[in-house]
This record gives sequence, C-alpha cells and structure tokens, in this order.
Amino acid sequence: MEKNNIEKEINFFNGKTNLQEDNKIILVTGGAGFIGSNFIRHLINKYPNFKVINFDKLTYSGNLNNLTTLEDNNNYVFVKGNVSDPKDVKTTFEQFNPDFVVHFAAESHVDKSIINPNIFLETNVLGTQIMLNYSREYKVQKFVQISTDEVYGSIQENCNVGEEGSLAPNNPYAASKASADLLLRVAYQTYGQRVNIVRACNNFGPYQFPEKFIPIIITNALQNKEIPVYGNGINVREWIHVEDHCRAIDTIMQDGKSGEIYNVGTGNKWRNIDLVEHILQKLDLKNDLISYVLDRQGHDIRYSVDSSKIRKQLNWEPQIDFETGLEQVISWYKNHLDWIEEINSGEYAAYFKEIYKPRMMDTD
Ligand code: NAD
Ligand code: TDX
Repeated sequence: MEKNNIEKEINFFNGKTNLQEDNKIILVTGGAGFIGSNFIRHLINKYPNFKVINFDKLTYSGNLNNLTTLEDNNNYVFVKGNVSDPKDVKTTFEQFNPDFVVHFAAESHVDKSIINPNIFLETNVLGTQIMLNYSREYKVQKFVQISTDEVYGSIQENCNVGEEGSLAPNNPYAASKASADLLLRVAYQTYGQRVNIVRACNNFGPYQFPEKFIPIIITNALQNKEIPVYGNGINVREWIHVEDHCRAIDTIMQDGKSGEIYNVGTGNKWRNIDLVEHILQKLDLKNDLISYVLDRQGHDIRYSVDSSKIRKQLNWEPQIDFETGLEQVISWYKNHLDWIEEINSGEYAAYFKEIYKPRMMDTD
C-alpha cells in the first residue's frame, strides 16, 4: 500500500460506516488503464454513494494521469498492487471488503503477447484465479470478468458469434483470456460463486494507450508519421465506444444473471484499411501516410459478435454513434498531446521500434 494513500483510506473507511442500502464498494482491477479508467469515471459520476477502489500494478499501460480528475474525490482510492501476487490481493480484500469485483487488469496487447506470452499467462490467467479465490473467501456479491470477443477466434463472413460459440483463440493474448473465462466457469460450477463474463468487441475512446490501432492512426496522422497497416488491411474489426462498453458492464454487474456470458457489440464493422482512410479523410489528410507492413502472425481475419442477448435480456443498447464518437476521440487526442508526449518519452518509444522496425524493413 502506498504511504500517500493512508489518509485517503481513513476517510474512505469513515464513509463506509454510514453506508445506506444502495451503497456499494466496488473493487476495480486495472483501473488505471484505458477501459478501467473510463469505467471508474462512469461509476463515480453515476453513483455518488458508491466507493471505488482502483487496484492496479501500473504497468506500461497503467497511467494515473488517466484519473487526475478524481484525485480529490473521497469516494475513490488508488491501491498499487499486482493481481498475481496473493499478498497484495489479500491485503486489499482485508482492508476494503468489496461488494463487487470488476476485473479489467490484464496484459491487453496481442502483438506483445506474440513476443512474450509468459507474462500474459501470469497476469491474465493466474491473476484471475487469485482474484477469484479472494472474492470467494470474502463473499463478493458479483465478480465481473472483462473478457473479449477475441476468445472466439476469427468469425466467417456473414456470421456473428453468440455466447454459445466455441472458444477458438488464435494468439497468446486471446488464449490467456479464454483460459480465464474457463476459470470463471469453474468458479460458478464448482464453488457457486456469482459471476458474469463480458465479451466486448474492439473499444475506442479517450485514454486508449497508443499501441492500439485507432490511437496509432490518429496520433501518427497528427504527427505526420506513417500509419502501419498489417498485411493487406482487409481484416475486419467491430468497434464500440468505451462509454457504451462501460454502460454495458455496469448493467451486467447489477442485473446480469449469475453464471451468464454477455457479448457486447455494435454491428459497426470496418476493414482496417477503410477505417484508416476514413480517419485520414476526417483529418483532411491524404492516404500517402499509409504504410503496409508485415502482417501480424496468426492475424484473425474477422471479429463479429451477436449481441442480441444483452439487448433483449438486459435492455442495453449502444448510444454513441460511430461518427460522433470518432470525432470526439480525434479532438481528445488533439487536446491531449502532452499525454501522448509523456508516453512517447518513456519505454513506449523502444517498444514501438521493437515491434515496427522489423516489419517496415522486411517490406523494403
Ligand atoms: P490497458 O492495457 O489499457 O489496461 C490494463 C490495466 O491493467 C493497466 O492499468 C495495467 O497497469 C493493469 N495491469 C496489468 N497487469 C496488472 C497486474 N498484474 N496487476 C494489476 N494491474 C495490472 O487495457 P484495456 O484496453 O483497458 O483493457 C482492459 C480489459 O478489457 C482487459 O482485460 C482486456 O482484455 C479487455 N478488453 C479490451 C478491449 C479493447 O478493445 N481494448 C476489448 C475487449 C476486452
Ligand atoms: O499498427 C497496427 N496496424 C494494424 O493494422 C495495429 C496496432 C493494429 N493493426 C490491425 C490489427 C487488427 O486487425 O488493426 C486491428 C486492431 O488491432 P489492435 O488495436 O491491436 O486490436 P485487436 O488485435 O483487434 O485486439 C483488441 O480488441 C480485442 C484489443 O487490443 C484487445 O485487448 C481486445 O481484447
């Protein structure tokens, strides 16, 4: 536990003694990352009586600058810790005794997983089991696993995969997420834990780390740098604004039937190359920034989920139309060049070189 959090924790606990019926303590893992930070903002803004603990190891993609607006909020506390370390997790459960756990913490980038799969197993698989163990011991009301549509593997043209689709991951990241989903199934079947699994399509929105495709397109374009498109650019991804995903997670956390899996999608699908050209057009830039590079190994051709279950059973619908969301995100990156600069000045620059230099050289 960081020393500078102690005073904050005392206030936090003082608040807990006066809890009203609808007061809940939510433990969010990975809350300093892209989706986790958006989810914490969503909870704090929507539920003034909720207390939110952000438990995060602060890896390269975890950034407390994503949450500066909440630093002085007494309903929010940050705890630095590792989901794969039982000591860190135990201390946090002992101190906060959460009602809900929403588990985002993960190594999240496919290209990294192809280079170094081990840390993906440690964080995404072992870390999930450790979080489940303590959730059981501390009688958590609901454990929500933030999974992904990547666990289904590549989906044939004209098909959408439903929750009953088979697990067919094609890269180490996806395999680690599919493995974690199986551990959730076991937690439900064997121990009777109350759990849900959320499988969303590709997210975009503010605070997304620039290793992912949409931020790479925007930030490279804004800096007049080449935009690397893997292979022939015809791979298809389905896109959701992160705030729509956060609303879905909130709905599932509160109303999802225990033991159920929910796909979260929009139907908004783009070929990668069409998406790059579309964003360049919005920025009034020419396509000559596009650089086709060596393909990702095991690159899934197409993702496409059937999300009718959450729409019919839980009454969730995406609210942010893609064009509006894209324009908002472009403006966000334009207005947060300092955020990008700080990331570029750290270890990310070395990573970018490691991933992209060999790709670009091979295409020379
Ligand atoms: P991210 O990389 O931006 O954030 C991950 C966060 O987890 C970071 O704050 C990091 O510090 C933290 N973390 C990593 N290892 C940890 C550990 N051992 N202990 C504690 N904290 C740790 O990722 P993201 O894009 O926000 O993804 C969040 C979750 O959503 C992941 O589980 C991912 O699989 C899932 N998901 C992402 C997408 C997407 O499009 N980005 C889509 C569907 C599902
Ligand atoms: O530089 C790039 N060039 C490129 O053509 C990058 C980074 C990606 N791509 C392609 C690969 C994919 O077809 O763009 C597409 C999207 O790539 P990513 O942003 O890396 O996302 P993806 O591999 O689809 O996985 C994402 O969605 C599912 C998230 O990273 C995962 O965390 C989530 O589970």
